[in-house]
Amino acid sequence: MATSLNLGVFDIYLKKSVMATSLKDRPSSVAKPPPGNDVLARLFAQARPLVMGVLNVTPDSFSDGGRFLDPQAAIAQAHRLVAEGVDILDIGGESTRPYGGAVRVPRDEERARLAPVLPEVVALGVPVSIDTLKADIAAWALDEGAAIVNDVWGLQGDPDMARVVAAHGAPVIIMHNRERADPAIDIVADVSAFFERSLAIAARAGIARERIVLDPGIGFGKTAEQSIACIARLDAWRGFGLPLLVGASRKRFIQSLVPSEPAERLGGSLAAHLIAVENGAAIVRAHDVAPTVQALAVAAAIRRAR
Ligand code: HH2
Repeated sequence: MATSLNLGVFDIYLKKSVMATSLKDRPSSVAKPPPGNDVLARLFAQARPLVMGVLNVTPDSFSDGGRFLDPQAAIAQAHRLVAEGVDILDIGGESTRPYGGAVRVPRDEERARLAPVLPEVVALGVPVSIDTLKADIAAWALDEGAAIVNDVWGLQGDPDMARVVAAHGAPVIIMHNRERADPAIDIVADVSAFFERSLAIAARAGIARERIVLDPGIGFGKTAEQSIACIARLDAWRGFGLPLLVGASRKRFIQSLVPSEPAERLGGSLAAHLIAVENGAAIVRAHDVAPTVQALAVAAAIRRAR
């Protein structure tokens, strides 16, 4: 059942990538799609869950702040993640701090953190997503070779973000967010309503649906119970017909179950990501790439042997 759910998502993309290939064979008078257009199609053509690796070029990220602020350390980490089998490298120069307390970083500083690192990371040949709240940082990163925009305010933060994404023909990750958690709300309904608003913004800006990934935003404006519910009820968003991403890595809901520091949450992160994939996630976002790749491969082999 879960396998067929997952294949449903991949099927859509496999068909679209076949269509994209046959379009390429048509006469050159046919307008060429903008660069980056088929990144998702190519990724999903692998017909297996994908691992997005986290690269935080920040002093204050909740789990690894300061470790990769030095450009050489960040570039070395990118090399490591590629060697470990990452599918997408998610680079950010400003902590989004799911649990509050993020220091807003001026645009120039965010760009200064990323500038020495981004071209080196792009050169590794793995698709790069830019994790930013700012439309002009997204535009700059796309011009530098990033392939995907990861917006933790789902096109509802910076009013220029949808235009930038559309103008570059880039895929976008629309993540659910809230200013603060409210334990009284139905989180699944709240996420659905947020996705509806984001998709309306995307449609108005001219972003094609096949360039959109949805993410319930584990830990962002949610209680621990609500984060757990989002993973448990992931199939509630299958009706959108879009790939789903889950980023449970090292998040605080794990600590609510088993007291632990962020770096001690690998077991919980793996459990959450394996169940997310069972429930339909096409991409998981992880700090610990090698163990995640291994866990997914073993789970897939066991599923195939059923
Ligand atoms: N989580 C974080 C940041 N960006 N993007 C998406 N799409 N989904 C997520 O769950 C997500 C995200 C938080 O993790 P991290 O980047 O390690 O922390 P910080 O924001 O403090 O840098």
